[in-house]
Amino acid sequence: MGMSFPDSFLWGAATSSYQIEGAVQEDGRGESVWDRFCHTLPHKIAGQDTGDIACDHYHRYREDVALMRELGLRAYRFSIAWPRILPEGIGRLNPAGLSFYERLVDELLQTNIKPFATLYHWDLPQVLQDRGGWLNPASVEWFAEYADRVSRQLGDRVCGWITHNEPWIVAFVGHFYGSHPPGLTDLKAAYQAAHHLLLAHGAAVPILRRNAPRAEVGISLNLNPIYPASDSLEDQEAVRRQDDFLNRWFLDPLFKGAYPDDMVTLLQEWLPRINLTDVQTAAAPLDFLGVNYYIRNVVAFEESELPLQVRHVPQEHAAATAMGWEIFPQGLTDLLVRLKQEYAPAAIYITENGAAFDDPLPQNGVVEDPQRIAFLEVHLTAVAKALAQGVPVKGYFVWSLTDNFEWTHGYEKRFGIVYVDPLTRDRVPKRSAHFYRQVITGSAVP
Ligand code: IFM
Repeated sequence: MGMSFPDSFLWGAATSSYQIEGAVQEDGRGESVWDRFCHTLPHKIAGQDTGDIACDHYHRYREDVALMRELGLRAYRFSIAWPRILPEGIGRLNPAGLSFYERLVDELLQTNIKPFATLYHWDLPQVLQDRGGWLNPASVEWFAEYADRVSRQLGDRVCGWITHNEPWIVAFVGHFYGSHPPGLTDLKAAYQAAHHLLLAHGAAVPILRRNAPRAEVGISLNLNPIYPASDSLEDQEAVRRQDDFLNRWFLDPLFKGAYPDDMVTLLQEWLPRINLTDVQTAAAPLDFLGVNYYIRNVVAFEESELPLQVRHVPQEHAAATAMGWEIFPQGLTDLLVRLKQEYAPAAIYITENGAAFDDPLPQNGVVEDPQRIAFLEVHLTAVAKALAQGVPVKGYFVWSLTDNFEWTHGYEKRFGIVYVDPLTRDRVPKRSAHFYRQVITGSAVP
C-alpha cells in the first residue's frame, strides 16, 4: 500500500503490571483489587485463572527487554503496580518494589528503548478499595501521593508518563457493569468514580511535570467511534448520546474542563451528588493524548433503554477477532481525524491497538498468526491515513508484547505478538512479531 511514517515515529509495544508480572507476594508487594477479585469465590475469571504468576515478567524482565531489542522496539509502555510501591496504598514506601521498576527502566535505557510508564492500569491497592476506592473523594490525594513518590524516583529516566489507562473501564466496568473490581452495578457510583479518576489525573499532572520536567505527560483513553445504524434522525441522536457516554465524558473535561452539557441534563437523576464544575481541574495541558483503539459502536434509538435510549446493533457478518470484536480499521482513521478537529491534542500516541486470535501452537520455533499480521497491516494503514490528513500521531504501541492475563477472560484470549507457554513461560515470537520488526525497520510497508 506504500504508506509512510516519519523517521521519528515511535514504534513500541504495551503491557500492564497485573497482566504480566506475577510475583504477587514478592518483595513486600501489597494486595491489589485484582488479586482479591480473582481469588474470591465464586470464580469470575475464565479457567479460574489469576495473575499470580502471569508471564513471570517480574523475574524475566531482562529476557523480555532482550526480546524487545530483537524486535527492534524503540519504546515500551508498561504500568507500575501501585501496591508494589505503597503496599498500604499511601504512606510507607516499599523500596524493593520501586527497585524493580528502576532496574526495568535502566535495562530499557541501556537497550535504547524509551520507557513509557502508566501509573494506573487498574491494580488499586486493596486497602484503598476497603476505604471506598475511587468512590472516596480522598482517592484524589491518594493518587497524587503515589504519583509523587514514583516520579520523584523515576522522573529523570522515564520518557513518557501516562496517568490512567482507560478510566472509563475502571469507572463503568468496575462500578456499573460489575465485571471488574469492585464489582458494583450502580450507575451513580460509576459517575462518582469517573469524577474522582478525572480529578486524580488533574492532580497528578503538575506533580509529574515538577518531578519529570523533561518527560511527556498524557493519559490513555479507550475511545470508540460511533456510527448510526440508519440515516434516521433518531439513530443519529442516539450516536450523539452514546458518544457522550463513551468518549466525551472524559475527553471534554480533559480538553475543555467541563462535562458535556447535554449529557449532564439527560443524566440529572443518575448523577451522584458531586460538584460537577470541579472537573475543570482535569484540564491540565497535556503533551499527548493516548488513544487505545479496538472497536467501533453501531447504535440505534431504543426507547426502553434508559437513560441513554441507545441499542447496540451487532455487525454479525463482519470479520471479528477472537474477542468477537468487529475488525474496523476505518474507525481508527475517523477517530483520529475527529480528535484533531474537536480537541486538537498537542500529539497523539496510539497507546494500544491489537487483537486476540485463536493462534495455533508454536511449530518449529514460530507461531503462524496471519490474521494478526493482517489486522496490524490494516490498522497501521489507518494510522498512516490519519497522518496524511495532518493528525499529529507520534507513535504506535501494539497491544500486546506477550500473551497475558486478559482480565475476566484469563489466559484464553491471546493478544501477544509473542507467545508465552502456559507451563514453562518460555517466549516464542509469533510471525506477527517478525512482521512488526520489518515494519519498524522499514522493510515491510503496511
Ligand atoms: O488487555 C486490555 C488492556 O489491559 C486494556 N485495554 C484493552 C486490552 C484488551 O482487552
